[in-house]
Amino acid sequence: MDMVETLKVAVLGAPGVGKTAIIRQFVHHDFNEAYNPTISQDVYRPSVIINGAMFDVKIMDVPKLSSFPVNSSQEVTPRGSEAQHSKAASASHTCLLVAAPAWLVGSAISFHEWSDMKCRGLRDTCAYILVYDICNLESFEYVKTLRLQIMENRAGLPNEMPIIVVGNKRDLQKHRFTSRHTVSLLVKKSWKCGYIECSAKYNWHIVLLFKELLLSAAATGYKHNHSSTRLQGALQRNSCNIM
Ligand SMILES: Nc1nc2c(ncn2[C@@H]2O[C@H](COP(=O)(O)OP(=O)(O)OP(=O)(O)O)[C@@H](O)[C@H]2O)c(=O)[nH]1
Ligand SMILES: [Mg+2]
Repeated sequence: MDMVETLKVAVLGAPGVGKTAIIRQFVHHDFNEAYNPTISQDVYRPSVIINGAMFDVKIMDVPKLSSFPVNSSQEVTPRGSEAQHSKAASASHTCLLVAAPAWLVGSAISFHEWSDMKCRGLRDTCAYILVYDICNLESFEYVKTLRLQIMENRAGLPNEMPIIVVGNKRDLQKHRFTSRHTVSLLVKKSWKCGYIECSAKYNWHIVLLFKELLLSAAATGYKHNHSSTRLQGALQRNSCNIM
């Protein structure tokens, strides 16, 4: 039986920037004007063919992360067994969120539960899409912090993980807070990340975004091979994106 590569992609960014809209436009070719905040993590499983190669893609629509440490000085140390869990998470360098957020300390939810809930699914991610709204400076600052956090957690690991920064809502560009050139220069030259602007509303550059990301992800070591049963099913259902 043929083997198919599974690529797991996490989509992160401030609330309301259009993460769900981007994913839904890519997977279901639809767009909703109404804003329905994502409450729990959703997983989309499109099958994709790029340049003749087949991929089983797992896209994680990550809900609002209440708070996360920008650097180790901001980490909160939970007590007892929770502290042990925190250490394990930090040591593994595989979890995006390694410390309990301030709101959690002393709350009824244990760090163990929180860590399991929020980090599950992000451990073996092979690429990140960091979305901001080109009209909202704060959402860009959020992406800046997220990227630093990912870099801290990936430090020391052998393979580079593709990160693409995405400026969404391009259709509203007369309200943008700075020029495309300025952001693009910073992201590409200093951060060494990919940069794409798109409009989930008008399906502009959405396929390009996933194509670039998946091709870079496929070129790294973060992929899992498995049998092509899912893909065959997708082809029969006509639910396969050919890019
Ligand atoms: N004009 C315009 N509006 C957009 C675009 N993409 C998303 N929106 C709108 O922005 C709002 C938020 O979109 P979502 O996709 O729900 O944002 P999100 O990042 O998933 O938000 P959370 O789930 O809360 O994190 C919705 O009202 C969308 O219709 C776009 O490209 N252009
Ligand atoms: Mg959402």
